[in-house]
This record gives sequence, C-alpha cells and structure tokens, in this order.
Amino acid sequence: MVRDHLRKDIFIADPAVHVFNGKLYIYPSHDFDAGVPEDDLGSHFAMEDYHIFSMDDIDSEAKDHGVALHVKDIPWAGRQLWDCDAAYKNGKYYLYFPLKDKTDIFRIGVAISDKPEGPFVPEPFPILGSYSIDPCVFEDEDGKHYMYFGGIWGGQLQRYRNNKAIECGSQPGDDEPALCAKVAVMRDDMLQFGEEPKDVIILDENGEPLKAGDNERRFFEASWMHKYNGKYYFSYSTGDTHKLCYAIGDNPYGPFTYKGVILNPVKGWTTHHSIVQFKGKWYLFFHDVEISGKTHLRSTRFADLNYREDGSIETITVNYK
Ligand code: FUB
Repeated sequence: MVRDHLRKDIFIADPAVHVFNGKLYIYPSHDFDAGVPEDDLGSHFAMEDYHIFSMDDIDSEAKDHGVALHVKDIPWAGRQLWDCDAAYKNGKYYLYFPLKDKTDIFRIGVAISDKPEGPFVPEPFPILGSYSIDPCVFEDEDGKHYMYFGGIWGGQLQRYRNNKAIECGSQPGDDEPALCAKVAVMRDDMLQFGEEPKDVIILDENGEPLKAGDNERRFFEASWMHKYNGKYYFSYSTGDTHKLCYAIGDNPYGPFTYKGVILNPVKGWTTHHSIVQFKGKWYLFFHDVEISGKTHLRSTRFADLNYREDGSIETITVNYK
C-alpha cells in the first residue's frame, strides 16, 4: 500500500530513514525555491539546511525538529546541501552530507550530535578523499559501518576514475562498464574513510558488469544498503530512466547481481529512497512532486515493502489520479 505524504507544509526529499531509540528518524533534503533556473547539473536543487523528523509509530505524524544543520555553519561550504544520511555509534550521532566546496566540487562532510535530531556540529573539513554525492551509511551486524556514495551528471561522479579526478569529466561509452557507486568502510571514529573507496559492481544475469548504455538498469545515484535474510541488498536510482532498482550480494562490497525494479517512476525527475524495518514490517520511503508539480520541490511518502519467498522484492507503483 502506498501511503500519503508525511508533510504538506514543508518540502522534504531524499529520505534516509533509521530506527533510533524505538522511533523512526527521517533525514531528508530540505527543498525550497531559491529561484535558480533548472539545468542538467541540478543547480535548481539549491538547498541550504536540513530539518530532521521523527515518528513514534508508522501512522503517527512526522514531527519536525527544526534546523539541524545550516550551510552557513559549515566552514568549507560553497553551496547545495543534497541528500544526507545518519548513523549512530558509541553514544554519538553522525550526519553525513554532500555539499559543494568553495571551488564548486562536491565533497562529503560529517557533523556530530548527542541526539538523533541534532543540532549537529560539522567537522572543519570534508572527509579526506571524498567526492560526489548521496552518502548512505550502513551498519552491518558486526558493528562495522560502510559508506556508499556517488551520483553522475550534477553529482560529478563522471569526473573521477579510480578515486582520482580526471582532467575532463566523461561518461564511459555505451558498451563499456557503467560508472559504479563507491563503498568504503568507515574508520572507527566514524569521521574518515577507513580505506580507499571501491567500486560497487552490479552484474547482469550472465555475471557481466552492467554496461554504461544499459540505462534502464545501471547505477545513476541514490545508493541505499539494507540486509534481508543474511543477503545484502544494494538499491539505487537509474536517474534519467527514473527507476529505483536493486541488486543482491553476499557481503557489503559485492559484487551485486541485478534483480529488478523496486519503484516504478514517480511524478518528478528524481527518485530516491530508503528501506527500513520498523516494528517487524518493511517500508520504502521515497519522494515525488505530486504536491508541487515542480522538479525541485519534492515531498516524502512511503509504502509497504513486500518480499517474495525467494527474497525478491515486489515492485511498487504509485497510481496517481
Ligand atoms: O536532492 C538533490 C539530488 O536529487 C540528490 O542528491 C539526488 O539523489 C536526487 O534525488
């Protein structure tokens, strides 16, 4: 069942959802109209702060805890606070966020709080060696945390190969392997990568890496990781083909084998999500622009997520009136 939007009075997108202290905490982007014209680099997504929301129950109101972090408080900030995520370790909460630095390069920063809703205090510099967008931090059952990240086009992933910036950003040819999301284990203090990021390889049904021209299935942005019945589910957006897809692997690094579509295209250009288990049931949180009708003013909603006996996920479709 697809549920209604969580809030109609504030635009919230890119929902990363976690259970902390028995409640659902939602870490969304805070969309607003900055008056920036729309382009392929996503300049119109000119967000300046984060609000964090909590829900006591799946049917209860999403409470707005106010500004948790503002761009003016981040020492290395240029512009554009995009999709964030949060993690908990040893009594502290960590908010991970992508932001363009003063040279207009996306980096990933981290901010710390004693409470899941913040306020969060940013570290003075971005994470060393970080680039691109859409951090997702997954805690495995052994307590290790892994960051998945990356996004092409406005997310700048095409400007890197082997974690190094290249002179001119370029997409691989259609028959070459697709650009991959990246994954790195976090250092024990949660403030830096504990290793060089590695490619998140997605294989097709023949065990071959998905090709860059496979636009219906290849990675674009919006990584998420969850574990179900001992398997690792890497899910992501296909960007310009507007789907949320998933691939399954045996460990946090993959490789992952492509399995199918979680969410058919919604209203709006972007699609983005998280998957969370709460009080024994699984949910998909995502956004669309049904309320605003504008690409950059998105609203978060959710749907029940169902697994078949073989571990595959039933595809969700929003039936708009
Ligand atoms: O919110 C800005 C960008 O739009 C996100 O970083 C992408 O995943 C897309 O949802």
